[in-house]
Amino acid sequence: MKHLRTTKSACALSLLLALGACSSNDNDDNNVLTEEIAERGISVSLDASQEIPAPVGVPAGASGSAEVSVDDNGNVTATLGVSNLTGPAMAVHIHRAFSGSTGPVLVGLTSDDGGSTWSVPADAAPLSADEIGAFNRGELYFNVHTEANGPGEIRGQIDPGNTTTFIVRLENISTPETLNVLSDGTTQPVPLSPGAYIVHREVADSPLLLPRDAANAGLEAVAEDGNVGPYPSAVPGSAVFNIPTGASEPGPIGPGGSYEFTIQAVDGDKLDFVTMFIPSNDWFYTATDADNSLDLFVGGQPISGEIPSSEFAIWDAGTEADEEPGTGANQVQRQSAPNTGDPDPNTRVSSIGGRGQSVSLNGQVLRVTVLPQ
Ligand SMILES: [Ca+2]
Ligand SMILES: [Ca+2]
Ligand SMILES: [Ca+2]
Repeated sequence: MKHLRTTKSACALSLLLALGACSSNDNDDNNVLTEEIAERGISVSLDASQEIPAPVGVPAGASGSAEVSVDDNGNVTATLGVSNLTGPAMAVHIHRAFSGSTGPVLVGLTSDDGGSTWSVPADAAPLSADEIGAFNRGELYFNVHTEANGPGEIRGQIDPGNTTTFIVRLENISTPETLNVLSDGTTQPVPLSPGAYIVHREVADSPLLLPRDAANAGLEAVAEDGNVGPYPSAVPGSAVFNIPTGASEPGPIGPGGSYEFTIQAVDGDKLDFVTMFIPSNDWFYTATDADNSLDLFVGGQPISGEIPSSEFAIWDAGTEADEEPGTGANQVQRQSAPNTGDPDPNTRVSSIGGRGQSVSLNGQVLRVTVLPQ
């Protein structure tokens, strides 16, 4: 274990969290707090209320408690106990997703007492650098599976205690006059589709857009058809938004509509998203600075408010040949079936401007707002 160092602020927060006494050996390393908390162990409470979907027939006292830590090499140490479940715990995993959504298994725990207590086996694979980042931003959770509740009976989000929660809103601010259809002189609104997002620390391109020379299956499905289904498996760590604010079913958003989702992040984390520019063959909005991501912190402080429209743009997935926006027979509003259209002669994922393409718009289509809580 690394020598324990701490800053004054880390010390105060640690005391607040009752995680133990602080060293007086101060320094200015910004990463100290995260390392310190992770290595000391985080206490996690599991219950049925955190489960998605809601479990059935769970006794009122069903619960679990766990201690978990991750070292600098990604090695996970955890112990977990359960009580008052509907039946024996059949499996216990650490999954990746923020509170309120579900995601893939990263680590499996084992039990040698018939399912009362569980731990991470010594030969478990360590977390990757990306997964350590997910741990530090509160994106991992324990899930306990039973026979009665296969998807999960009790769940506990692992919260390192130093994350910022943000509500992200994507709002359609187009009007019926926004899109100029030059061939017939009419105008249309620009609906936006369900899409995907990811919180990450990549220094190059957003994982949502890789590989750049031929779109991944998740990006192709969103950019051509507004279909978010393939993304989570195509890009590990990605999640989807698909239910418009105030609605109960997935669907696109027209003028005045919005999507909202909640993320957690720590300093250094970035956000990227994709949503289809629907009156097109394979166009989408994404962040468009050097790494296709919005920096969620600037100077160590969380960003807040409306993101300047110069920080995102219309991109082309390079998967379908382009027809005139708002008119093409192979565009999602008119095509005979999903994934219909000629191959794109330029398969590179890039901005329409970078490909020498353009569209005539009267005003903006998308407003992005990020609100730290
Ligand atoms: Ca195209
Ligand atoms: Ca296609
Ligand atoms: Ca198409």
